[in-house]
Amino acid sequence: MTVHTSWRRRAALSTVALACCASALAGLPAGASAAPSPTGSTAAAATFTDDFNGAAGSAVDGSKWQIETGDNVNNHERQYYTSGNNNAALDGQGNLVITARKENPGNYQCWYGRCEYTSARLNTSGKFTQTYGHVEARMKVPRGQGMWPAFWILGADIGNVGWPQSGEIDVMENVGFEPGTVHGTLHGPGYSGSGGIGAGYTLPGGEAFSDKFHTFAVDWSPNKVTWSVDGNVYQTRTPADLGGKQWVFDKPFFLILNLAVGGYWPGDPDGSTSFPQQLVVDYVHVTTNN
Ligand SMILES: [Ca+2]
Repeated sequence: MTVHTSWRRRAALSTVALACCASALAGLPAGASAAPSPTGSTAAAATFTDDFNGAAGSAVDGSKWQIETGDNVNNHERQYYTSGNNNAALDGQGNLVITARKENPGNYQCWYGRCEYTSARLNTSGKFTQTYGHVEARMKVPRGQGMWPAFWILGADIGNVGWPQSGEIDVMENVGFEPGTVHGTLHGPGYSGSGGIGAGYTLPGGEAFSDKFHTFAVDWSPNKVTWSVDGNVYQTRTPADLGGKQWVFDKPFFLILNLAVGGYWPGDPDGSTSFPQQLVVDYVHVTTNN
């Protein structure tokens, strides 16, 4: 993913700096934090948990997520991101469902003219940030040409320093023409966009990620990020991979979930793409490192 042109404005508006982590920690069961593990190290503590339990049709928890609206010319995405529960709603069975539809009931205008699709993009800017830890989501992705689901984190100083100086860690991206592959990527100054540093993970046996739920995670520590799918580590990056460029991942980041439709990387939907399409998210969990 790359960011919206309007991020500077959005970040400026995000002045509701909640005491997120303190309240999240306060909700932990007794003994859940700092309990010694069998190895003698300190157990990880939950810092952000959304299991998406709630009534069918309800919007996401506004204390955890803010909903971004508008289009995204930077990637030439085709969708308009809507507010409320129009394209992001709980299903009543413990999942968040982000739905991409081929419609435009609000007569939304996009960079290319009248928008052809609606979808949703959520982030935790101003509500939850963290430096280092384990960041994980369990999701079932959509399938079809032009689909571009993503779970990623972005440097919280983006409003001040801009992108890509902010840094971006893509925990998981999938583009529709590669149904069996996901990508994990670092973006920063001198290595952004198509120059991002990353790798792909492909399911064995011709399986598609849309066939069932999978877990996507990064383990992030000083000078190291490791990506995994269903617990299978497929990539580790350190400053040694940057060829002398700046490592910008030692500061707070916030979370983003979105389902883009079309764009430079996935290409646009075609006659083979059915709508609606869904990104189904069972949970997003963030913990501290052990
Ligand atoms: Ca759930």
